[in-house]
Amino acid sequence: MICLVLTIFANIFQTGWTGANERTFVAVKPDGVQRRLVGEIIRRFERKGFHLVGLKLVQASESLLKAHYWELRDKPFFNGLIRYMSSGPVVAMVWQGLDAVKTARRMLGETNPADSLPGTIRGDYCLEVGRNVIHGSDSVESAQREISLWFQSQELTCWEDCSQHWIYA
Ligand code: IDP
Ligand code: MG
Repeated sequence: MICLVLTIFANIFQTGWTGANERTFVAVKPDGVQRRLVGEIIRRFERKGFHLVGLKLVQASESLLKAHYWELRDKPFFNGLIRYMSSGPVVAMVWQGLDAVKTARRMLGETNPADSLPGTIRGDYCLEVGRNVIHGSDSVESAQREISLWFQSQELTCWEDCSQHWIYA
């Protein structure tokens, strides 16, 4: 019930997801799915202590992808990026936890895998910027926009996480 009220509040005012309730949108891109990296990527987010609230395999439409990457529409690689992202299914996820947006980005590594440190997902599993296996929201505002673009509110699940007391002091 508390969860439901918080969800409605957060969706209306776009402010409720702060602190340990911060949410981020993460997607395993088509190359990550083809290369069987889904389990490994989920494992990293689970083991970090994040709480899974949404997960689905999606063949994204061109219109969804164009909306998702709207800010990059003038970049020379935009059409190639849309082709890449629609070349197969992606695994769309919403993860929740303290500083979820910033910490997920650090777990991903830099946009260009060549600049990504070993130990990050892009640092460990890919070589080229055009095949960098994973997406993660770059700000709390982007996360809210992307979550509402990719998920209907009823696809996000509130559930009691028994490990919370061992993750948060
Ligand atoms: P991000 O994914 O690290 O947030 P953005 O700059 O938002 O990076 O770019 C979105 C995606 O566009 C990247 O993840 C990558 O797949 C692709 N991309 C970015 N820069 C280039 C480029 O110079 N060439 C080809 N693809 C690029
Ligand atoms: Mg980005």
